[in-house]
Amino acid sequence: MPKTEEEGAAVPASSRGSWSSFLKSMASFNGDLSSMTAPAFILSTTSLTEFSAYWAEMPRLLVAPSKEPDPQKRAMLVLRWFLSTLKQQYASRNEKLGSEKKPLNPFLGELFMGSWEDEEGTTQLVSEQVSHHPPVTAYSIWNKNNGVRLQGYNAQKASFRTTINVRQVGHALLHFDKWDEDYLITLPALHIEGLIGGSPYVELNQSTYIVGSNGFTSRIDYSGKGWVSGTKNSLKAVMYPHGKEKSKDSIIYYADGSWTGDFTIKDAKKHVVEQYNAKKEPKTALKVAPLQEQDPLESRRAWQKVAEAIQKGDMNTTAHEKTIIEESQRALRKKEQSEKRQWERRFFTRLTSVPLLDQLFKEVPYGSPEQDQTNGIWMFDPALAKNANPKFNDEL
Ligand code: HC3
Repeated sequence: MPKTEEEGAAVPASSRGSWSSFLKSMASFNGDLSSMTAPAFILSTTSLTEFSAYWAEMPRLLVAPSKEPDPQKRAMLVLRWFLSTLKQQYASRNEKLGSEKKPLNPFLGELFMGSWEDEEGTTQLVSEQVSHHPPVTAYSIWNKNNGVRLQGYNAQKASFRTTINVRQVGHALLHFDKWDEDYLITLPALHIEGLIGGSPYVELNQSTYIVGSNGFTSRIDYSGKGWVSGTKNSLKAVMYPHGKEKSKDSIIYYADGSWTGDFTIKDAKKHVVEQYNAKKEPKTALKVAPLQEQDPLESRRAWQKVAEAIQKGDMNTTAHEKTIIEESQRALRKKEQSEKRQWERRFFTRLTSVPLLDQLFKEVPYGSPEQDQTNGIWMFDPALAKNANPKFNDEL
C-alpha cells in the first residue's frame, strides 16, 4: 500500500529514523539555517553562492528591457524578466533532484564565477560570500554589450511554525546604462511544503516590489495551495505609477498566472501584451572554469571533496572534509584578529548608506535596506574588481 505524506513516503527506508529525528529537532530550531543539521539523503552538493546564477539563466530576457525606448513598457519587461527567474530560483532543484535539498553553507570569501553566451553576447557573474555572521551572499551580473548590470545580496531569517518559514533580507538592483535607470527589487518570503513527507519544496508567500527610478512600481503577490483552496505557485501582479499603489484606476499592467507554468501580462484595457511559459523558455547553460583552473576559494573547487563524499553517501568523509574547511576558516579568523585586520572582500564594498536605495525604498511599504541584518549594504566595487584575483576575461 502506498505511504501517505505523513508516513514519510519520499524518505528512503534506511533514513526514516533520521528524518523523524530531524523533524523533532525542528521544534527547537533557533532560526539559523546554517546551523541546521539535516540527514544525509537531503544534503545538496551545491553551495548557496551558486544560487546567484538563477537570476540570469535567460540572459535574453534580462537585457530585453534595455532595448525598449518606452519607459512604461521597459518597466513591464523588467517585471516579465523578474517573473521568469522565479522558477529557476525556487523550483529548479525540486524538479532536478526530486526535492529541495539543504545547500552547502558558504564560507567567508567563497566565490562562484561563470558566464553565459547567447545572442546578446557574454553575460558574466560573480558571486561572493561577503559575511559569515550573518551569512550574506552578494552578486553582480552584467552584460557589457547592452549596458545592463544586476547586483544584489541576500540573507535568510528563518523560523519554525508548522514548517520552515524564511524571510529574505537584502535586495537586487538592476541598472540600464542607456536610460540611466535603476530598479530596486525586494525578495519574496518563502516557506517549505512537503516537509513531513520528506520531499520538501519551496512555496512563495507575501510580495515583491520592483521600484523603477523612472516612476513605475510593480507589486507581485504570491499565493499557494493552502489547506482549503488555492493553486500551487500562483502570482498576481500590478504595475502602477509611484504613489498610486492603492488606486485601482491607475494600474497600467496586470500579470496573472503561475511562476512555474504560464503567466500572462495584460495592459490597462486587459489586452494581452505578453504570454510566458516557464516550461518552454529555453535556458542558456552557465559556463564555469574547469576545477583545476579555479581559484582555491571558488565554490566547486573548495567543496569538491565534500561534494564527492555526499554523492557517495559517505557521511564520515563528508563530516571530516567539512571540518577541514571549518577549521581552516577558524584559523584565518584568529589570524585576522591577532593582526587587527578584517577579511578583504574581493568584489564588494560595505556601505552604510546608498541614497539611491533610500529613494527607491520609499515606494515599498515599511521597506528599508535593513543593513543591521546583513552586516551592511553590499555594493559591487569596480575598482576592487579590476584588481581582483581571480580576474575576468572581460572588462567590467
Ligand atoms: C531556504 C533555503 C536556503 C535559501 C534559498 C534562497 C532563499 C537563497 C537565495 C536564492 O536567490 C533563492 C533561494 C532559494 C531557495 C532557498 C532554500 C530553500 C531551502 C533552503 C533551506 C536552508 C533548506 C531547508 C532544509 C530542507 C531539509 C527542508 O531542505
